[in-house]
Amino acid sequence: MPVPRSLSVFFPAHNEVDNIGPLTEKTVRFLRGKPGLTFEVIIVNDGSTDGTRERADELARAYPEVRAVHHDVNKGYGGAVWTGIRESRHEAVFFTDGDGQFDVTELDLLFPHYGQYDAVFGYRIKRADPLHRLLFAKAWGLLIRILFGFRLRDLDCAFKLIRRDLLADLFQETAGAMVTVELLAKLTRKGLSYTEVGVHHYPRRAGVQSGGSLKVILRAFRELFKTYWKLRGRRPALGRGKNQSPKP
Ligand SMILES: Nc1nc2c(ncn2[C@@H]2O[C@H](COP(=O)(O)OP(=O)(O)O)[C@@H](O)[C@H]2O)c(=O)[nH]1
Ligand SMILES: [Mg+2]
Repeated sequence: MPVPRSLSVFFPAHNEVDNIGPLTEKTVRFLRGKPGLTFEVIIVNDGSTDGTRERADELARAYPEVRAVHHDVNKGYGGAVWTGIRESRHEAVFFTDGDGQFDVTELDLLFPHYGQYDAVFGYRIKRADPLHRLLFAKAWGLLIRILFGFRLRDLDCAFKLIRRDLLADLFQETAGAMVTVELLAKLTRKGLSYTEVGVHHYPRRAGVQSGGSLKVILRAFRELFKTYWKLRGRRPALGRGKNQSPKP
């Protein structure tokens, strides 16, 4: 018996023309093999300029379970994740990267935990990334732990399965790579229960990696500064003016 009963899968995709086809086809084949599971696969094309848009439309025509959603301009990873969340219709939501660096069939490792937990998060057993990325991820993870008090083994691992009803009433505050922190901050405030499962991570076969670019990193910091107090759910004591203090 598949757990959950219905599943929305989405892939943020920015210039992934050579990756999105094999990933989508593999996902459809894999999920069709789950008896009783209703599913949809949503390709979120984030303003690609390399033909991903056309490729996604072709896939949507070829497979009834597949939908393509397009941003006319590039909004960033977080913007694509929020679109995927808003477009999802089923009981649970799963997302992974459109570049195929993860093996979607490892959802089989996550499914057994779903139901016992509201969310199941993958962590990369061994990241196929350069050393500076690994070091930066460690430092970012530590900073987030200090600021927010939550700790995931692999915050930005793009292999996450979450009950959709917990996501449905959230609204978007960030559009860059801060999205994971935003989601985690909001979900843990709701008392989310989760577990973490090791998954494999493979080098990109095609396309260009931009997740570790200076632009992406600076944007994440900018969004962290802008949204920190809101995500923590309280205002800084120092910032409180006299007129906002409770009346005696
Ligand atoms: N970097 C980046 N990725 C995006 C954007 N929009 C969607 N994506 C997708 O997000 C995923 C992660 O991007 P990638 O550059 O591979 O980052 P990395 O795997 O963390 O190094 C890929 O599937 C991209 O196609 C964007 O504006 N920038
Ligand atoms: Mg990648």
